[in-house]
Amino acid sequence: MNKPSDTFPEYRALDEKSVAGFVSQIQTVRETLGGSPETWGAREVGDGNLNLVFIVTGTKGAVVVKQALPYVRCVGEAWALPLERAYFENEALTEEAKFVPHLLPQRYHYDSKLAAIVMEFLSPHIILRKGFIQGIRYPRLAADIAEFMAQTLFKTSDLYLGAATKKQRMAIFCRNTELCKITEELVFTDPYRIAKLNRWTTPQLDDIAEKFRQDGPLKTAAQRLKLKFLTTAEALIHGDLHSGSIMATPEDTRVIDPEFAFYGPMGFDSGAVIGNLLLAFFSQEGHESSPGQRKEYRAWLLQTIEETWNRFEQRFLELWQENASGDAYHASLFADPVSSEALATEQRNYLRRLFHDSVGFAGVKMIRRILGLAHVEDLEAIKDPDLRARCERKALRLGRLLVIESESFSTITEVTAAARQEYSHHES
Ligand code: SR1
Ligand code: MG
Repeated sequence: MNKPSDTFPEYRALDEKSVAGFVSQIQTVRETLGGSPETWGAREVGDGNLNLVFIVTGTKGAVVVKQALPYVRCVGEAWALPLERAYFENEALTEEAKFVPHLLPQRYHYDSKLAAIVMEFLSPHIILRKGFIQGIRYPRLAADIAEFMAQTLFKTSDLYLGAATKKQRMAIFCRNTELCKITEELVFTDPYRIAKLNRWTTPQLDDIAEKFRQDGPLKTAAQRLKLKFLTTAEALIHGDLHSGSIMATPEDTRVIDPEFAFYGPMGFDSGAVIGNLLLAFFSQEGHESSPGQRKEYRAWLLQTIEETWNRFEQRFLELWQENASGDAYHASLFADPVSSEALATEQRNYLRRLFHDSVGFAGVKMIRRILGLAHVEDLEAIKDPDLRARCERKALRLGRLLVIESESFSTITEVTAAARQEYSHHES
C-alpha cells in the first residue's frame, strides 16, 4: 500500500512544458496518446479551487493529469495545503472502483512523488454544473448518481463490512484532516460569522448575511450538522459531491475528484447532490433568454432531485436486503419472520433518518456557496448583480428552512414543493 509521506522531496509543480515528459514515462499513456512525446500538446485547464489539471493530447488520444499544489489555488500560497490529498483521492478512487468502475474515469497512474493522478480524458463530457447553466438535460443522471451513492455508501459501511475491515479503511482516511478542516470551516462555520474570506453579492445581500450571523436557531442547527460531520463515521463519503465533481453527457455520468473523502455521515454526499441541484434550480432565472424560458428545465431539475433520492433510497435498501454481511444488524439475528419484519421497519427508519440528514446538509451546502469563500458558477455567471442576488436570496431562504426544519420534511417531494414555493415567492 502506498503511504503518504510527510514530505515530498522530489515534488515539483508541473507546467505545460514539463507535463508531457512526465507522462511519457508511463507505458499505458504512451499507447493511449500515440506518436512520440515531442509531438504531444499540453494545456492547463484547471478551474477548480485547489489543483492543477492538464490535458495532454497525442495523435491518437488524450489523458488528464491532476496534480495537487502545496497550497489552495483559489486563495494563493498563503493558505498551505498538504500534497497528501492526491494520495487520499487515489485511495478513494480505488475503493469506489471496486463497486462502480463504470461511473469513474479510468486511472492510468498515481505518482506519489509528484502528488499527481493520470487518468482518462473524458470526452465529450463536460462538468455537470456547466451543463446545467446551458440548460442541458441528463436523462441518466438520477439513476447513475443514485447508484454511485448507494453502492459506495452502503458497501463501505458497517452494514456491509466486517468491523475490523472497516476500521482498517477508516484508519487510512482519518488522516485526511486538512481537507476535512476546509469543510468544517467553510461549510459549517464561516458563513455564520465574520470571516476574512467570506464574500457575497453586496450590498444586495448584506441584510440577509447579517441576519444569518444573528440567527440562533440557524447557527445551532448548522453546528448540530457539523457535530454529525465531525463524529459520524458511517461510510467512506466522497466529501465534495457537487455538480462540479461530476462530468456528464446525456448518455454517460462519471464522478471525479474525491480528494475530500473520509469516513463521515452518508447524508453529506446525498445532501451535496440535492443542495447543488437546488442551486442550479434557483440560478435558472438568471440564465433565461426571456422570462419563463427555463420553466420546463426548472421542472426537470426538481424531477431529477426527486428521482435521485427515490432511486438512491430504493437501491440502498435493495443492497442491504441482498448483502447484509456487515457486523451491524447482524444477519444471524433476523432469520425468523417476526425479527425479519422488525428489521424491515428498522431499515425504513434508517433511511428516514438518512433523509433528514441529507435535507439538513443540502441546506448548509447551499448557504456556504452564497455567503462563504467558494461560490458556484451557476450563480456567479449571472452578470446582473440585482438578478443574481434575487436568485441567491431565494436559495438562502430555502437553505435556511432545510437546515432548521430538516426533520419536518417527510418526503423528497415536500422538499421540491418548498423549492417551488420559494421560487414563486415575491420579496417582501
Ligand atoms: C478552499 S477549497 C473550497 C472548496 O473547493 C472544493 O471544491 C470544496 O468544495 C471546498 O470547500
Ligand atoms: Mg474538487
